[in-house]
Amino acid sequence: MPRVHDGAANPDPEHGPASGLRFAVVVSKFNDFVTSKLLDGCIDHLEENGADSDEIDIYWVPGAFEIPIAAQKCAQTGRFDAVICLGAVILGETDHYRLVVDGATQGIARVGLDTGVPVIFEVLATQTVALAMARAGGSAGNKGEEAAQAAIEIARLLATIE
Ligand code: INI
Repeated sequence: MPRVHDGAANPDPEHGPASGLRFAVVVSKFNDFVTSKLLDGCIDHLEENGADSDEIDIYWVPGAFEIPIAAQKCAQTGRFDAVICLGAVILGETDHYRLVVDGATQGIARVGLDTGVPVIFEVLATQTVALAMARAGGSAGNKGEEAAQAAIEIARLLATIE
């Protein structure tokens, strides 16, 4: 029989699946009217799933481009089971948008692979403010919650791989 591993399974229903896990959340101040809502959704979901609020550290960075360097330092401490990255890049009139999105995306991916600590990518990249707001607790849900769920699942899954 194959052995099936799924970080979403919770063998200890008395405690939530996030209990005992430590999280860093790196969140950008740029477009904070969006990112603060992602952060609220993320923290609520972690705590609803049993995370201890004393085991969550939140790091505010200036913009999405600075997320990777802060995420890298968090991961390198060895103190966290997952690092969650939250940002919002909204299309402007210049190519800066694409450069910021690409820098954040590639940097965040690299941190996870270089350190072995799961790093969750939830940097919204949208054409309009309305599209970003829809994903930050509006009609399209809250991507911060999804980021929290992904962090719980991948942290638990990695712990099963030996
Ligand atoms: N940073 C964001 O997080 N979102 C944006 O939409 C954005 N735009 O459009 O410029 C943005 N720029 C700042 C960037 O992340 C850096 O903070 C800045 O370039 C300094 O390194």
